[in-house]
Amino acid sequence: MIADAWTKATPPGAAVGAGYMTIRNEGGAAVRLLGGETVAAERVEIHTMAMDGGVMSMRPVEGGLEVSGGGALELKPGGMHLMLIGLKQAFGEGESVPLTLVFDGGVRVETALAVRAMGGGHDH
Ligand SMILES: [Cu+2]
Repeated sequence: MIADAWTKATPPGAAVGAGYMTIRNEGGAAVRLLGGETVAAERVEIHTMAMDGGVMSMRPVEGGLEVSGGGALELKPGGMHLMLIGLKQAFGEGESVPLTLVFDGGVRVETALAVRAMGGGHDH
């Protein structure tokens, strides 16, 4: 179950955007988020933020992210997030970006990112 999925409006010509949401696992067994797909970008990566020589930087997560049974995973600015790479068009405020989340076992969950106004938080 996906709650509060959103992204930020992007300026024209932006190459990347970020996706944020809360993923709740209502089953008893752990699931693993492996990535995503969207018609709006060439590919979707899972990123985490880490301190690197005193500078906060992003790096791709290898092997996906586990969501424990009954647990939740929060993707948010300044923390783990989805990175939409190779945007095919700018995201305008008020639009909705379709996104498919891919979990292990071939489970696919359709959602959509609500586009919020630019400014603050996670910049690229
Ligand atoms: Cu990122």
